[in-house]
Amino acid sequence: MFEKILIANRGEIALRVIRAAREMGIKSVAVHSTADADAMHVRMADESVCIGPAPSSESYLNKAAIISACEITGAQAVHPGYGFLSENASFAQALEDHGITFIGPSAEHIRIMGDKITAKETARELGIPVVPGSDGGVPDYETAQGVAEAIGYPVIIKATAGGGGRGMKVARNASELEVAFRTARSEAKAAFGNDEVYIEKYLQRPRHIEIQVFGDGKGSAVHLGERDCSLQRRHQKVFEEAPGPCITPAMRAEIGAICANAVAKINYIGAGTVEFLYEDGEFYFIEMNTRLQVEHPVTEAIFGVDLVREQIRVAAGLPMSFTQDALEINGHAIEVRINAEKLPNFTPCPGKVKVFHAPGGLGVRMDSALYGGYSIPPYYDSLIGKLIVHGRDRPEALARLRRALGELIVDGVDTSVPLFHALLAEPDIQAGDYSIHWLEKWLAAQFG
Ligand code: MV4
Repeated sequence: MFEKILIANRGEIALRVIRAAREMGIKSVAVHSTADADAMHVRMADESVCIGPAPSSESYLNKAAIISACEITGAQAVHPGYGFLSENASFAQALEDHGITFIGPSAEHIRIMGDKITAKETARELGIPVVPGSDGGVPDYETAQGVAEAIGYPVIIKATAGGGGRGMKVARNASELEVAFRTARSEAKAAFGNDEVYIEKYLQRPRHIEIQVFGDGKGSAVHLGERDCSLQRRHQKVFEEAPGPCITPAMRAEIGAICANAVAKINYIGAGTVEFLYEDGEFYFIEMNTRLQVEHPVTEAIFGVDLVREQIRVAAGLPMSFTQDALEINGHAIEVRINAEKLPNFTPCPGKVKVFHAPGGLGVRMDSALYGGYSIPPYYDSLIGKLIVHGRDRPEALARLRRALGELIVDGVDTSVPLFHALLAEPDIQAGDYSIHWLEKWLAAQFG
């Protein structure tokens, strides 16, 4: 096992990894920008290294500085958290070239899944159901017309290099196709420096269901069920739950086995998420994320596993500490993302936190790097904490969430807490009856 690992991240996820390492008897190295000298992850780690100035392009994304920090401190492995360099194939490769273990999948798997066309092709070859659409890239408008006629309208045009919802255009009928196609191409070129696009049947009212998978890198893999992450605003998730309110045990077992078998076949190592759109009882693959996700704690809660511990174990060449048979769902979990932002426009709201009080009690987990007196810097993501509740069933989890939100105190900055109180009062949320469009429609109705 590693003696020391470096965490190439900040905020709550850096704490999450430091905590797992400490429980395993592994020393932790924090890296930080000059703006984060007072950050909790720096205080909580065994050692820390300043890797650059405030902009993340010069610090948390600075591969050379992070590799130097490993060499200075003797860290044998790097956990990338989520965001930043977590899905950067050349970073994973550079670490390997320096004899440092990347706690995550191989550079090759990151690369395959980072290209949306290759990802979809790979998924299809591995037996995962995909959205009907073009076979690969669509080079010109004439080809696009043929594809759209064959699959039927509405269609969606997506950037190969895209992700997170950027560079997508919907054409509801043939007359909208030309503008949609050309706009998607030019936006993809501007945003990603790559104008390749592909076409899919547009699903009109799906849910976002993602399957957690985990591989040992040696041909074995398991699934840990699904998370329903349909409640999103501008492709940012705000509320996630497991199990999915609309997924039956039989459906879970079927799609879960398909995903676990697929990643086992490619010798996938570590945590991964296979993202689907789910509509009328069918799953349609859209993307695979080759990282630990923000919302992983809801899966941890219902399965009683520590996913970061497992990531570190398999990265060190040890087996996973459970088999599929041992994985059983216990109750229901919900996560809400607490952001420093102000309604109605979700304007980021950095600044000094005067008082911070985290909720507690049975079935409550608060992952946050806040403390009273801390100044939230303006340079990074506005996520300041994740509140995760676990109950015996969904109604208990909802009641617990309401109770825990009432205990949370963040004085000095605006937060998304009022949004969650309002959501919890909605019959659709109470019933679990929502699609990927529910939140945007509701916000439009509330705030215009
Ligand atoms: C789609 C879709 C409908 N049909 N693909 C958005 C982000 C990217 N991960 C995929 N996305 C979508 N792909 C087809 N064929 C609708 C979306 C989409 C969406 C997906 C998940 C969660 C929220 C969303 C909000 C708007 C659109």
